Amino acid sequence: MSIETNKIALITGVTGQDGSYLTELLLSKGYIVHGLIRRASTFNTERIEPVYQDPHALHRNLFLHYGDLSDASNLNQLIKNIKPDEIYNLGAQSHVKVSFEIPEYTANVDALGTLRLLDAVRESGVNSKIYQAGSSEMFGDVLEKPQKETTPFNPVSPYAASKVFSHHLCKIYRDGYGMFICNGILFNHESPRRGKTFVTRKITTGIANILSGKQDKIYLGNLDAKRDWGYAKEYVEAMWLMLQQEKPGDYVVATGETHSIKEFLEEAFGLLKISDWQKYVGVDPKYYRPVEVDYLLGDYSKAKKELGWEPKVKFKDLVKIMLDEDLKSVGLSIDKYLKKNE
Ligand code: NAP
Ligand code: G4F
Repeated sequence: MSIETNKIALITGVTGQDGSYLTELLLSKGYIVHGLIRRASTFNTERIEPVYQDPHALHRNLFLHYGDLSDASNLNQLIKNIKPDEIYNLGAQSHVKVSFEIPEYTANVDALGTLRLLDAVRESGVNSKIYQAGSSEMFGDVLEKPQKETTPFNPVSPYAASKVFSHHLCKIYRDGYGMFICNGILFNHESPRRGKTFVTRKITTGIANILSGKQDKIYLGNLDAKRDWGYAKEYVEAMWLMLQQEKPGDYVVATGETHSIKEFLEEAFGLLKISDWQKYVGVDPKYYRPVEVDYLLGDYSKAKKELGWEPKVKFKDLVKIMLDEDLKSVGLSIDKYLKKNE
């Protein structure tokens, strides 16, 4: 563990996949971390359980605050009280398909939420550096292959349109008010902490359930779409690196490889030497989107050159990491399964 700083960070979306990895990274660097959590009737802090600290503990460096990106007065108060050196705006309704079902809510949180946060910082006079969690989904019906920072956006979902709004707003506040704001344009990144309704985790948990007799089939939508999938734990390092630069900028973070959902299925079942995987997969049109993003492939050369960031975990390793972890939860592993079925 390297202690490098005593900076104060605020993370919105601290309970999410990325928020949890980023919290661990910042704590390991000696940050004091404040996280925004939503009030829920069930516990939503499972992902940050490993670093959770009792509110009564004497020496704490992780503080959780109730709040919501739809609540401006709460954001104003938090910024004034915490005075963060760095803010990571990761909070979002992050499911693309769901954004077609709750478009107004998605825009309120993913677009106007960013506006509320930027204004809270601007009006407070606190000199926070800000990271905005932009998405490759903004490229939508792609106008260039591969996609880089200069590729025009062409969003095709309420989620993507909301993220495009936030991206532009961040540039406007950066140029107009001289604020230090970086837009990450992150391609899909996954991990064993990925929400179980995103396709990669749906597949790896589905396989674990099938092998343990809890599920017969995995029902999916479009198997032909292609995504550039990386490892979330590495992607949060790129977020941090952006805020350590002298000047703010926008960066694509990706692996430079693209694979279809079908290839993900082949790879995951293939690790278990199951070649007739089609028998375990059904297509249910209810998972189709009104408009689909067919192809994403990122060019991360700017991040490599300016941030010194490069992905180490690529597609095959990622599938293995996720599958092994989900098999663990049903008392299995890839090796155990293969030995049992030799
Ligand atoms: P995630 O696992 O879905 O986490 C989203 C987080 O936002 C959760 O902590 C969630 O809280 C919180 N949240 C939701 N609505 C909120 C609201 N109204 N106010 C405050 N917080 C709210 O997403 P992720 O994969 O970690 O992604 C992090 C960010 O990066 C998101 O903005 C996402 O859109 C963006 N992004 C993700 C990817 C990717 O491939 N993962 C790629 C590009 C961009 P609960 O835990 O209470 O639900
Ligand atoms: O796993 P997904 O839901 O991820 P999607 O839509 O690419 O969005 C994720 O990545 C974005 C970055 O590009 C983030 F900004 C966003 O927040 C989120 O993290 O779907 C991936 C692909 C799609 O083409 C979808 O149609 O998988 C296809 N798919 C096929 N069957 C499915 C399913 N997706 C889901 N969620 N569930 C299915 O059953």
